[in-house]
Amino acid sequence: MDLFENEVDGGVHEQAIGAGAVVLRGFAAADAARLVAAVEAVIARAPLRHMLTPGGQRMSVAMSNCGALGWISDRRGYRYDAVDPLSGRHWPALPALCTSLAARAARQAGYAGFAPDACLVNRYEPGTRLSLHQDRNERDFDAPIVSVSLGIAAVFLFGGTERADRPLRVPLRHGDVVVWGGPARLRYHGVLPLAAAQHPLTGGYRYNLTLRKAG
Ligand code: MD3
Ligand code: FE
Repeated sequence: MDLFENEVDGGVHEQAIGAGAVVLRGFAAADAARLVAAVEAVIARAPLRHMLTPGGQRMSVAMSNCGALGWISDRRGYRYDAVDPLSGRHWPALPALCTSLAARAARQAGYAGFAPDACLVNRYEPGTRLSLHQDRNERDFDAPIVSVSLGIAAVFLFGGTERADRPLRVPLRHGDVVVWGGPARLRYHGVLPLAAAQHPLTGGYRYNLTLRKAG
């Protein structure tokens, strides 16, 4: 697969890792401390938890949400819901910083007018992995998904349209933002088990935010 690279501004490198997928290296670096603080405020109100897959397996990623809709998984399936099942209350509001960063990143990648209504917060600790999956619980696959990586680095697996397609390995580091749209939107993807490290803003953790138009 070709890897195109293109310097944009202020040290942000734009990298196309496949049709519809654009890595904006360091795009969130200047906002990272405020993003981590926003994540901490969200998880103080909607605590991170290990959801169950429909098959009853405990997910190794700890998850929470903010926004009008949040992604949940339990024995009944995968879906979006306006209410946090732990508290019975609405998810915390989407921080304005997250909404604006996602819209700016999407615009840079060619998706003007991206207005997310959901943000899944994933927290990884050493050993945490995310097996190959597709994101297909959103109503409209024409909208992209914007991901923001914070804290210690991970190896992202970018597969094809079939689960058996051999995935490309892409390192995702603190401050990297990726826009997944168009033909990339339904590709299989996952994260290799996280290696132990320390980051000044997040300690031993990696956070990943995925901003979505779910409803
Ligand atoms: C490619 N999260 O939350 S972000 C997820 O690092 C998820 O926590 C990973 O996969 C993480 O669903 C990967 C990158 C990502 C997110 C959504 C995608 C890549 C994607 C949707 C379609 C294709
Ligand atoms: Fe995903």
